[in-house]
Amino acid sequence: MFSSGAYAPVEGYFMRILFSLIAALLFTSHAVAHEHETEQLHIDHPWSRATPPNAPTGAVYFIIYNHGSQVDRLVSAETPVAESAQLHATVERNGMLGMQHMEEGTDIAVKGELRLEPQGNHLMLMGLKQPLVAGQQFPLTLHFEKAGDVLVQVSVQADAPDASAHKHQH
Ligand SMILES: [Cu+2]
Repeated sequence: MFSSGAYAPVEGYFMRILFSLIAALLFTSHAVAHEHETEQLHIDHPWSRATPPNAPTGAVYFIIYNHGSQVDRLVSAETPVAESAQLHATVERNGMLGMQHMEEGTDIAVKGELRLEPQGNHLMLMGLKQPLVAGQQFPLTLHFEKAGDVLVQVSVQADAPDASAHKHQH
């Protein structure tokens, strides 16, 4: 217990406490449903499904409405909880569902919307640095061509926010 070998787990323990503290500090009053607004864009309830320990990836979902007069483009995103965040399209090839990295990002048409949702397009968190724990939030920066950088808070949930309202879900 007092050997140097015990040091690494202790360090891991402190890191977990540190992450918990950061998560607690980031936990804001609008924990249930929340939204973010820019001049043109309305970003509705960013959320992520809780992950098991040591999961390598996670996914973030939200809906962006463009109520402005210009097409905008979600170019990329980043978060401190993962090595990278990639926009993935879910595509069907020969009856099989697969994921495709949208490296150029994706447009949000005037009066249009971008839906990232389970079984559909999503923001994939690659190289998760910590488990995503239900009830916590983490920061995510979205890079838009026109709106610039928008910082949002992602709510981690055990289940989809309104699963019962989506009859098409499996
Ligand atoms: Cu993916």
